Amino acid sequence: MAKPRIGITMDYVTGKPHYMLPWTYAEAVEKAGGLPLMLPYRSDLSQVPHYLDGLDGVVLSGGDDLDPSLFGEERHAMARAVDPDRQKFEFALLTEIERRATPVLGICLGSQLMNVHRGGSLYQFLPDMDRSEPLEHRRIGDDWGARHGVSVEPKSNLSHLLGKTQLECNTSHKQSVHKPGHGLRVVATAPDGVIEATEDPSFPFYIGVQWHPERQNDEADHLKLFQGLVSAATRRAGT
Ligand SMILES: [Mn+2]
Repeated sequence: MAKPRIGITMDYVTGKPHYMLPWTYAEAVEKAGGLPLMLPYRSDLSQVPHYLDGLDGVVLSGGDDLDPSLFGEERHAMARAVDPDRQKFEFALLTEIERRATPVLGICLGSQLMNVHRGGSLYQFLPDMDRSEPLEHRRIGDDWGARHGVSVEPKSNLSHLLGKTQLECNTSHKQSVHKPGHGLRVVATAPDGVIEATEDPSFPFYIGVQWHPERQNDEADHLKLFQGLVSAATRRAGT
């Protein structure tokens, strides 16, 4: 049987004409039973429908920060602009994904992209967010091990997929959803109120998470996100 084909958007190496993607994204898709395929963003945007013709699902990967003028703000001094070509490609890709209801998992930047694409806004620098008992959500130095608890909404596609409402997640982000975009439901939060996941329940699979499940793909809870995407992609490929 053909494996569901899962496109993964790529990042870049700053200052070099190179694409870049941590191995764990493709590893997680493969472990979940999908065929991972990388999507080069320096493409003519007319290629976007052709890419999606050949895909059953998509992972929007992590990266630098979106242009805040998209939600009416000046760039924060601590924000780091994503390559405008990558931003342009991924918005075009997401528009076509939604038009076709292709299953999609957004990770970190990917989840922020989903939100801004729907007219929502972001906190550009979480340390500035007013919270009681704030957590540090950023990766500080070389410590990739930081984690916090996440509470998942009981009646959500995410909790249905995970089979639980409490989760331990890694955290290496300075931005997150502020105002949720049209049609998006907040389905997970950190103990300090930071939004950690959103979904659009009207789509077969449309989930954005602020943590990095690909880096924890050796843990059942986190691999489940990729398994859910691959299952939805398989159902789609079968129709
Ligand atoms: Mn976090």
